[in-house]
Amino acid sequence: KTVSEPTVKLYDLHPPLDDFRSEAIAGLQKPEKFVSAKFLYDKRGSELFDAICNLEEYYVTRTEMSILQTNAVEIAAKIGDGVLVEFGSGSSQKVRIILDAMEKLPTYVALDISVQHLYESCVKLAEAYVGLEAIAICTDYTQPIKLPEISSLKNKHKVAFFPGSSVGNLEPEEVIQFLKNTANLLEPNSSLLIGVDLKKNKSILEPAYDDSHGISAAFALNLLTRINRELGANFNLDNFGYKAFYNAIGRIEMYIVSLKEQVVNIDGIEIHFQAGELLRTEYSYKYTITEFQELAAQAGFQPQQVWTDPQNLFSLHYLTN
Ligand code: AVJ
Repeated sequence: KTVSEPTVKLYDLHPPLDDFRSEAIAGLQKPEKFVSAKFLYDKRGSELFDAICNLEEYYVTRTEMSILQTNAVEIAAKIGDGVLVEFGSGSSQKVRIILDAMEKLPTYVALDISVQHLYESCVKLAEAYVGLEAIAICTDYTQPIKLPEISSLKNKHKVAFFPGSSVGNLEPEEVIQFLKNTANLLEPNSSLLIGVDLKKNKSILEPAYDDSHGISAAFALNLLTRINRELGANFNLDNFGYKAFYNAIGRIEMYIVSLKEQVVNIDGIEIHFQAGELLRTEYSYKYTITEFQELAAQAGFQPQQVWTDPQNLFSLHYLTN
């Protein structure tokens, strides 16, 4: 019996690791306490986020999947014989819906910061799609980066795939910069396939970010557990709660709440909390279709097509530059 190795080319660009300690401590010392959302995803955090994606109240994941499924043939045609570049490929699940609809498999490039998860997911994908040319690049795509010089990428139409409304974690000005970086990375002619959560009534939005099972709360509060474990702090989890609400300027805001006045020690540094004081963990921006198109235009992208679901919960944009 011969076992043929799946062909995944791995390029480890050795992205500099985040300095969790200095970033977290600096954020906790700000007058408005804040720790970046990127630190929510340790092993437990990633499990909790997967659980969020399966919640009844969290319409985002299943709605985007249904939009991909419903329009897969049309979406596949946009990619044609180009290169599909996924940003933050994670488990590479959503891309399967597109690959299933392709007449001929495209070259697939996966960008992710976690080298092991990246490689394992790409191997699984290459096993499932025999003949797929899969290129795994370990890098921090939030920074300006370059693609390796590979012949199968040269002079090809490249489509950046950015699902999940991850773009919602960025401030609008950061979105413009991110899209400019993306265009530079994929030049000369690049396209963007991007999932964007739509503005909607807060009676739908708020439960999606503060669910009845307390998973969203556990996801945010896991940050304190991580700080305790990795940075030797003494947060008492009984003394903190969770709060999420829709700010009418167009974003969900998520916070850890101090339930009483207290002092927490990290590494000899004392952090003071007032009763009711907030520690921000995330923003999740929501856009109308035109708002997002206008934002993308500031990065040089022209709208080509938008797909939504029948309830207008979520949008999938295809833009070119
Ligand atoms: C991963 C940023 C798309 O904003 O919906 C979900 C993160 N946080 N519930 C989102 C999140 C709490 C999620 N994104």
